[in-house]
Amino acid sequence: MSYIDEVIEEVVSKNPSEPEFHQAVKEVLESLRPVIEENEELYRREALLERIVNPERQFKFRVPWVDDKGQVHVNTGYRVQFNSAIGPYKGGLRLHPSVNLGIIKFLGFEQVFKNSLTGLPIGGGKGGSDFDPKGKSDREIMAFCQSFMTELCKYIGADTDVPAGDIGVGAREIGYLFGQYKRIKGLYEGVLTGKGLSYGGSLARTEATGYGLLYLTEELLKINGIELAGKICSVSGSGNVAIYATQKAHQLGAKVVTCSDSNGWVYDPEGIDVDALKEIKEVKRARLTEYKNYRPNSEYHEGRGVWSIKVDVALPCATQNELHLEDAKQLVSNGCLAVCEGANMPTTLEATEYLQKNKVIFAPGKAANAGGVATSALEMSQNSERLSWSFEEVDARLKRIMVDITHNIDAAAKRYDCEGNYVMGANIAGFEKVVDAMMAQGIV
Ligand code: NDP
Ligand code: 2IT
Repeated sequence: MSYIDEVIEEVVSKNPSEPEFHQAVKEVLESLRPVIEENEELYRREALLERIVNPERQFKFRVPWVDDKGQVHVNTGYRVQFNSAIGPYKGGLRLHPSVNLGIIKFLGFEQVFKNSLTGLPIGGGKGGSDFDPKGKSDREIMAFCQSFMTELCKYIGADTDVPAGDIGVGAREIGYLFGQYKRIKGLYEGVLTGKGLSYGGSLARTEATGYGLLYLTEELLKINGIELAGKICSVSGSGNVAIYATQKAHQLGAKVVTCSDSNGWVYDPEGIDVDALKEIKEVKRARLTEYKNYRPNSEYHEGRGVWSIKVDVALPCATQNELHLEDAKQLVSNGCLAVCEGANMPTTLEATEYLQKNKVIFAPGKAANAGGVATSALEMSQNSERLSWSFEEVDARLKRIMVDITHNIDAAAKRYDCEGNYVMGANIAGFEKVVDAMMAQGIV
């Protein structure tokens, strides 16, 4: 059996009930075949792949908190410190009832390669909890965040592990988490990114993942001789990534006609109204059923269906495994040119294969959504030098990073004779730097 197959088998048998982690590992290792096969005996002797797929350490802890009625609740908190070969652990915190260890491990694993692709000195980690922020008061959110940080603060620090936002964690939660860290540790340091602008946050971090997705999409289309301006796009989700992806798409001359949440989706043929979306989601924290009040000509549909609309470019920006094989078939039959992932692993393995076979340009999340973490690393730089840069400066750096990633994944794919396969390009380019650092640092 090949070394890669052995390691995949071991990951599945040693980590039962973690299907998302298996999926992420399979996708990465399968695409590393040409690299590993060049030097299989060396990698096997060094147990390089076993070291890559096993987190350096993982924490699982109890998070008790009290609701507004005096009822005590207990959630489970996680932080997985996956790989620190190229820098301090870096990656978001997710608050969603679906969170479990396997989900945090898949996200942490992806983060290792994504962070490497940014070209910045950040290792990979991820954390979160099965706490559901929906319908909670600000006081309840604060109570949860304070309890979560009371434990998490033992494991993180500006030079060791720097969490940030992900699903269910935005500026409000980061504020409460930062306040509690500072109170317990007595340190005013850049231990979290995505902070508010009045206490060490970076301009353009809020926009960065969505904007970065569009910078990469525009460049990747350009490499393939296609112009983004004038194209019709579908976006799924209506959170941080979806909102700012839509905004930047419009600024670049494309038109986004859909958005969604976990209950349903909106089709607005005249183009999604970003101000309305921001008010519904960022201010009112309401559901998308409200969108029709702002745009009477739009349609609201319950359930799934966002990929049924005929578009040139599809941008999944909600969550993992939200774009299935059936959706991929529909996109292809509607003439879709490109799918670029704003979310982490939103496309199933079968859907990805189908899209690639049908010559749809496919940009994997670890490249396409790397603008968020890249800008987090820029926030760390600003915190270290105790300065803040202008919006224009951060945005220009973000754009440069995304353009560089685009060319690096394209070049890596070409080097291994798989031109146009950006999944392979991203995994290979991300892997090379991490492995080089791991080999140099010995068996640790
Ligand atoms: P938000 O919490 O701001 O928004 C998440 C959106 O996705 C909401 O519209 C939510 O709908 C929808 N969603 C979440 N879970 C599900 C589900 N199980 N089924 C259907 N819809 C769902 O999160 P972000 O925008 O920050 O994150 C979106 C994706 O982007 C995630 O995959 C995240 O890991 C990834 N990402 C985020 C980065 C960041 O900087 N924030 C950086 C890189 C990647 P509802 O409100 O109904 O739950
Ligand atoms: O998936 C991701 O890259 C994020 N949620 C952002 C991580 C970060 O540290 O900014």
